[in-house]
Amino acid sequence: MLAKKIETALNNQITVEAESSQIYLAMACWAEVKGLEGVAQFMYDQSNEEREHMLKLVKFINERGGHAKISALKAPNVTFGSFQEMFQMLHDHEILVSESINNLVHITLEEKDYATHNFLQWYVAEQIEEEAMARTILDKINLIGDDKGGLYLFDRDIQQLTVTSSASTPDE
Ligand code: OFO
Repeated sequence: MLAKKIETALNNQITVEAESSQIYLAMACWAEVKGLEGVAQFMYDQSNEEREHMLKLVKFINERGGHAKISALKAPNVTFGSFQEMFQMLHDHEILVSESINNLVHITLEEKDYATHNFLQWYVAEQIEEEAMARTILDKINLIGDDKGGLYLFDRDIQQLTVTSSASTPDE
């Protein structure tokens, strides 16, 4: 059985994951209309992953005797100054998500909820991977800057990253 405090904290995380999914969906759309198919596909995949993260939380809360609450979401940015800016936002957002997961883990220790603590370890590991990927991409795009040829090659390369990342995501 979930303590109220844990249930509320997990429900807040549902909102964080759902908003992440929307943010990345908006990024996918912007990349698509800008003609960067590889980036668009990468962001669609990221958006789907975030929805999976949200669903895992929904199922966990309901299975543990709580009630997963689906809330309204903040509207994401739909346009960006540049791809550099967009990937900087992605990177910064993942750092925020990691902080949010860390806070949740902290609450489970305070409340001595070891089952939820154990469940959250998957998210801790996932965030390490996502932060690393966001950093790798940001480093690359910062090197490219506004160079059109570089962006063209980057658009092709990022599809490889998509393959590696989805291959290493455990399916549950
Ligand atoms: Fe990338 O945020 Fe979910 O966990």
